[in-house]
Amino acid sequence: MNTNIMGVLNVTPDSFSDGGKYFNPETALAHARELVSQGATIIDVGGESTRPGADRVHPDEEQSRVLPVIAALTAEGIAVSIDTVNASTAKLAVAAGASVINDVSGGTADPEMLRVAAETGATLVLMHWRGIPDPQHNKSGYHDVVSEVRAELAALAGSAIAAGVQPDKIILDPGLGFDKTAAQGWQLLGQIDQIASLGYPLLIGISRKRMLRETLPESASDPLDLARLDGATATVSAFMAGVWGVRVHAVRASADAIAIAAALQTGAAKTPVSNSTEAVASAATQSDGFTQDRITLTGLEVFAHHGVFDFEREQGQSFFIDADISVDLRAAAAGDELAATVHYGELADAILAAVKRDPVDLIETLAERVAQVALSYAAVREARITVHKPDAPIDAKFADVSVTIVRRRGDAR
Ligand code: PMM
Repeated sequence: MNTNIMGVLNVTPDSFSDGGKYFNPETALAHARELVSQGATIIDVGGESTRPGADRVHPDEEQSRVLPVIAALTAEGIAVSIDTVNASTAKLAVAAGASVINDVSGGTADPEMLRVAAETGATLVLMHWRGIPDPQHNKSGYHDVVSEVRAELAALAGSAIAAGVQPDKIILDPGLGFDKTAAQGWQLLGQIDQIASLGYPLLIGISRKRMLRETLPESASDPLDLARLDGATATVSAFMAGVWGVRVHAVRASADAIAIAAALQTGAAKTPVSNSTEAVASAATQSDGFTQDRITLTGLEVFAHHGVFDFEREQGQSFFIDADISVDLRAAAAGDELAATVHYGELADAILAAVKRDPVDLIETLAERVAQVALSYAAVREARITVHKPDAPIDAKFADVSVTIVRRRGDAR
């Protein structure tokens, strides 16, 4: 499980929880090194607070805060992300060594941002928000926060791709606390599979946010101090383990939480399924109404750059995907109701995005990735995925080579 731990480094006088603490470049560098020693894989450097009501900072001032820190960190081999909504800052930050642009406006605040992301080739985090955080204007009116945020994130990704950003460079972030109430934030996390089903890797930023403060009990003798908030953040990190990344202030707690979640998942994967009670239970489930219904999508062609050989990575080739998913279709058939089934067009889009993402050596890895995309739809109980590679570099005449995997909901990842 390779979940990035993005350590927050706000080089600002006024950020949400750590404003002013790392404003001095030397203190900022020392703190970043400490975060790396605790397990941070990326340092997210920000020079402008996104706290509601915070003063906007001129890009020149923002750049004078972040660029020396970014240059020093990348010189030490530390991976850096730039947390900015300004294209000029993003461009200079990447020139100074940053490899990720983290834009909380999802590329909407600065009309040049997507072009800069495309030209620099940096990884681009597109976070969902509905404008500059403003305590005077409540923009958290949603009919269905999960489907609306999902649709708006899909549109942000679409705009980025239209501007020339490679799909495999895009990371999506639901933007917890940005124009969302605590309840809406929990809905988004509880149904994060819906967002994941868009097929892009996810970043989650809940660290020390108000939704934690509003959820945990507090009393005069037991205040909600940073230790408690960081513990709660780590709990969320454990539940989210497996996403692309978590953005946190206290790295050690989340690194430990993710390590424990990974150990549990590995343990689950090695448990023999010969336990007789389980066998009886699954037989009972099957005779108890498990339908044989399936949706099958075959021959989905995707041009991508997977393979062991350099020329495969450079030239690319066509892959063909068959997805055969088990879904109980009785409600959809009875009510003629699209919402009660899996939209095969959306599934195809999600598979396309997943296959086009970063290249891997093996079609086994690719099949696993596609299976996880299919299982991210709550209604899918089992996914049988075949990846065909008819132009594989085999030195003989052959018709096709393929890999098939079958994954059930609840299988360890
Ligand atoms: N939250 C903050 C700042 N930047 N970036 C991403 N991608 N996701 C977030 O949730 C996010 C962010 C606000 O928190 P801070 O002021 O404590 O840094």
